[in-house]
Amino acid sequence: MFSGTKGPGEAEALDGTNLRVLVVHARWNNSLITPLVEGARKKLQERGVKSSNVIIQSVPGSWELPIAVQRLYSASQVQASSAPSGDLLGGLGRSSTPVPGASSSSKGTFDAIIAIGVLIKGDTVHFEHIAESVSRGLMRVQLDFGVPVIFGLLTVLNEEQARKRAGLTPDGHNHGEDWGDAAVEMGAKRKLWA
Ligand code: DLZ
Repeated sequence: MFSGTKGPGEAEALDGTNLRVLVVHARWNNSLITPLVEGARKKLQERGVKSSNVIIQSVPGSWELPIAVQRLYSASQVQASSAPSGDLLGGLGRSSTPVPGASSSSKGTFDAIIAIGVLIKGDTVHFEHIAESVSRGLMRVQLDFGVPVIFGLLTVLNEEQARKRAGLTPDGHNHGEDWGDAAVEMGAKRKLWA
């Protein structure tokens, strides 16, 4: 974890033993996405979240993150309150990308969600539209459903900035690890604050 001014500081509640976490990631800029997802997954595991309780799903690009988070969380809620035999996620517990240690479980609702995407600024205002809409969309899901949605959206000016934040440069730091920590802290606190 960061120890300097910029990081989140020491977390208070980092026991993920009883947590179930959904990770939804975009596939656009996949070479940057993969280490970020892996960093988050590694931290979740270090904090005690069982690999069977980490559900990883992907969407084409960052634009699709809010709807995916909204639908997957809704489906998990319905399933959690339905008959034990019901599996409304239809096997979505399987990882859609080959992330080692990802889950094969698809039962129960989520205590926290991590939405991961990498938006790299191009020559047009496309970037601004997506960044603004996705940010608002994720915040809306978070507040409408009362579930922490960790903001794993890198909005960077160039690929080098993204590589640094994915921990791919010597002076870099994998922000996915911070998102894993944030998911555990907020998932645990959400239970306390229920
Ligand atoms: C179209 C597009 C562009 C230009 N750039 C990115 C990007 O840097 N990062 C990202 O996650 N997605 C990008 N996309 C794809 C959109 O998010 C979306 O998937 C498509 O417009 C289809 O709705």
